[in-house]
Amino acid sequence: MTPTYFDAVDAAETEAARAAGVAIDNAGLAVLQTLRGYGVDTVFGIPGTHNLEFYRHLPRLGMRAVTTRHEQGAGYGADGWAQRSGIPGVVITTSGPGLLNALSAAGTAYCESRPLIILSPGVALGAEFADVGTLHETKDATAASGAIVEWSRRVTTAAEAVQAVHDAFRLFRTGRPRPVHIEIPLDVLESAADVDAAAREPHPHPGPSAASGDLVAQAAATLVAASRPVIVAGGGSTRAGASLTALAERLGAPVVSTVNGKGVVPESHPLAVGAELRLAAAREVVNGSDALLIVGAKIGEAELWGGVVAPQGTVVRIDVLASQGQKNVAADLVLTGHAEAVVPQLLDAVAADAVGSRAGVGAGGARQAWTDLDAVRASCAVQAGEFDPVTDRAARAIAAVLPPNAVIAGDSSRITYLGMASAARQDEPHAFLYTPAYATLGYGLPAAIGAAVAESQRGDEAQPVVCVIGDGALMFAVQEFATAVEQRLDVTVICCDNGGYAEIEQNEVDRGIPPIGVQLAQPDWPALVDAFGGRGRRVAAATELGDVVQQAIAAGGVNLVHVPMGLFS
Ligand SMILES: Cc1ncc(C[n+]2csc(CCOP(=O)(O)OP(=O)(O)O)c2C)c(N)n1
Ligand SMILES: [Mg+2]
Repeated sequence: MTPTYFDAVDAAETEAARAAGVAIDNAGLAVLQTLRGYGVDTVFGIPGTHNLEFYRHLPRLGMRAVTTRHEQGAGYGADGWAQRSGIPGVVITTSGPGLLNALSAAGTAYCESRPLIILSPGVALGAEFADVGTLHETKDATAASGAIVEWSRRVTTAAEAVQAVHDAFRLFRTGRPRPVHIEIPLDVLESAADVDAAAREPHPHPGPSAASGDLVAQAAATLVAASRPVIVAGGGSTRAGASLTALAERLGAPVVSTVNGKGVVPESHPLAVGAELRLAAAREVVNGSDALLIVGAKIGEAELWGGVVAPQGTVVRIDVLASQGQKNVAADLVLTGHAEAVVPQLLDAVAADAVGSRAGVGAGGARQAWTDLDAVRASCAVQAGEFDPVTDRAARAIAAVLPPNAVIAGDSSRITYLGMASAARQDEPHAFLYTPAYATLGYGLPAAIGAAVAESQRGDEAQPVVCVIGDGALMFAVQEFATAVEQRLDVTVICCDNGGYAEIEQNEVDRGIPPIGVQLAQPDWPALVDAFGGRGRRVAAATELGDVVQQAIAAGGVNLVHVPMGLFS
């Protein structure tokens, strides 16, 4: 007979569980079995007194527990893991403070449209608002998280908890991916689960939804008739890369991506401008279009750095939510559906020979762009350097020595958003791990850790993971070096040290405020990482950077390369 989960529960565990007053086939097991069915084999979190009836089951279900050293890191680890594995991330926190610590990561997932499930225990049924001094007692934890996530559900039975997991995956597959929180009251978590095996099976995958054929035909006609078509590819387009590239080629349309869409059309492609919407040279291409196709992008203020996207011609948008169709940029036509379904529809409708003779046919049958994109890319490179030449030089030096398939995590540091976003040209989506709108300091290192966990699970296909980060940001999550060492990961952190919060110091100067609270004491960075059991290296001259970074990556394990930014001034 095939052994069951319960064959692995021995008498001692059964006795201990009975003494503790908990059932083993409890709500924790039902929820984790359901998650396992959806492919989740790794969870991020911190065990605590109240959430152990999740942790009990992880080994027997073959699920890896990554203990971060703060729950915010668990949220960002889950984000990095999800982006590299393609499976939604799961965080387990304890009640009260553990949950609250994870909420900045939840806010990020909401703002950046990323799937995330937070599981937490909560006070027992009937003890809501008791205010009696129980461990981790919080006034209203569900309301706190509900203010941040897509939905926060305090369930009352194991069956409701399992249903919440199914509903979360339905949201991730059919709607805009965003975080959810499932709170299971302690007594429910520990009691026998009222859920049969069939209910714990994953629900069938609803395929991506297509747009109305009439609207697709209208959009195709507009794009075919245009003489200056342009595509903006956002984070919602990352599953449509191949068809979006083919569509760009058929139209001879330059592609500008958002930072979350970076690499969806390979950045080595002749039609790819890059993730450069913050730069005027890229926006001129977009605003000069006579037909603009925006795929899965909100084009918010954080993407534009004060610039404006106001195209003169027709605007067609593709978005999974109709309510996003007019966001920030007005559209003439909104095609509602998943990009991975709608872009192929559009590609079919734009027949290969339908586009007029405005552009020649280049290598592989691809049409050339209607404007000189080499000149546009060159202008972008100049403009990227104008903001902060030192950061730009350092970023270009780093990008030049990274392996071409490196996964690059970053943070709310100049070296990321002014530097690597432009300097690194990437040929796949979800390889630039960042939070362009929420911009939480403390994202980069745990996101790199989550990505490295996912890469370690891909065997021969594993790609190198580097985190290129500022000194200020790294200090927000420095304890996660312990996690990286403990998980035996390969991850190289390049710490770009400009002596503090350079961006904020500049903001102060711009307002006539003297530098206050921004010039910061630095630790001995290499020694700090050595103390965690990693290996720290110092770059002493700009000319050494390449060798030191490459040695670190080749050595494997957990590495830090300390780059004093003065070397590039
Ligand atoms: C959680 C959080 N707190 C505060 C800020 C405000 N903030 C934005 S950038 C920045 C400085 C970051 O320093 P560093 O990573 O060294 O980058 P630098 O500006 O020096 O390039 C600060 C404090 C933030 N983005 N997130
Ligand atoms: Mg700094």
